[in-house]
Amino acid sequence: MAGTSEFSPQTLQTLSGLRFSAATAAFQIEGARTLGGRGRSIWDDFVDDPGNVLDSSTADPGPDSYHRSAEDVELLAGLGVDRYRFSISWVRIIPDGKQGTKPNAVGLDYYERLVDELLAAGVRPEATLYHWDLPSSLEATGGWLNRDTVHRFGEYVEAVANRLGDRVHHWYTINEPASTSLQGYALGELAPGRTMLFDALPSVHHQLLAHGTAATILREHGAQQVGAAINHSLILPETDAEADHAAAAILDLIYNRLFADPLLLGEYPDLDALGVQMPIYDGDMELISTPCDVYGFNYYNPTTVRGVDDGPLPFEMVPTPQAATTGFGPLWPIRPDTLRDFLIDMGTRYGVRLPPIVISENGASFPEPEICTEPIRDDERIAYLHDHLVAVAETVDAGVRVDGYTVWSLLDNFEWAHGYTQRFGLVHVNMETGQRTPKSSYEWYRDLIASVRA
Ligand code: IFM
Repeated sequence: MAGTSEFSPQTLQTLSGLRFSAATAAFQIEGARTLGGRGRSIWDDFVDDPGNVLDSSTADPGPDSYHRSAEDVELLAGLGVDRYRFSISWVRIIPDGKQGTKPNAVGLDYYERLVDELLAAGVRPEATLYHWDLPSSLEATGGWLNRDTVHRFGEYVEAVANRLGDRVHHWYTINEPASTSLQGYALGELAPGRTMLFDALPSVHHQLLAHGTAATILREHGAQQVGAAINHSLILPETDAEADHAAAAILDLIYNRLFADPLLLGEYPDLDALGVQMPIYDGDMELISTPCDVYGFNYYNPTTVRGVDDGPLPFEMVPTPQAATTGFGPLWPIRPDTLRDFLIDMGTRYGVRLPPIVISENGASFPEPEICTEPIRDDERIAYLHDHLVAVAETVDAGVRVDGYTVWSLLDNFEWAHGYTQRFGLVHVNMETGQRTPKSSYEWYRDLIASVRA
């Protein structure tokens, strides 16, 4: 039934074993960058530097969830999701990011209110502790290239767990460390905008240590479910040429295995070919591979590569042949079969070391108007979500355990360097007024959840 919004009875039966969620992230939805004692993060610096964001938007006010969280909770309750995955802004809690700073009560109060509203509405909070908004003061001392940042992260996590640990039982530690390291530190496409190529890779080690540190703290506070949210992409060679296969193997190494291997096996893949040495100390790999309850898996698209022998990197990304594309164009192809293939391969590769998978993000942007006068019919998004959910069901039927599925995103929001030009929401947001208007995909997701719960 791929390409329609209907599911077969078998697929619905399989999906009934999943928990459903929708996700957002603090910097992308909150706005209010200068309110409530909030400090500055690398994303404030990035958006305030002209030319970094495609439409020059600054994420403020954006969806303005800082003032409109009650509306968001109402939308979540209307969807019938089991959970809401949101992130906590480090700089609302420790505004200057520094050691010994007293946690900011106004910031903690904001998230406590959100959590209480969610619980009152019957939606379980799933909080992400790091979704890219590193305090600027820490970037000034090396950011994720500096091991000290791990300790500062631990202090922030402790402050959050002290306040929310009695009510939030489901946590993601870090989100998409590959994006931070590769796009943020290696290529400069995202904050902090550094262009260090392979020299950026120690930032991977420190983020993974931050994950292990947070997991340990959260467990001490009685957390029931802890995991990291790792982004993956199935890497495809453009042709059968040896150079394309070699390029695909390198990108698979640095985009996928560089994260999954240490988390699940307690060791890095062989990085000698890249000339990279990770700054590993005694006990690091045990901390990184501390057993987790879930493996958060963010998936959007496969990546097709061509071998390059005279560029700064040994590969370049090219369009995936014969694939439809999302609003991002040729480098965001739609190939749900690659989600299934990747997950089945993970099951084989990591075996009993792989905890239950939760799809912690999946979704797509398509061109949509900034202002809508009536609900948007986003049939392409519905088809995308449908086909990826079928792929998830096929994965489960093939014997790989997947416990949950999360749509990115509840709301249209600030899509990082693309500003407001890419809309991912089940709910349209007018960025001038903050008005929320559910799209057809909102109703479709609501009906799916209702039918698998019936
Ligand atoms: O918007 C982002 C999100 O912050 C992290 N994962 C991918 C999404 C779409 O690009």
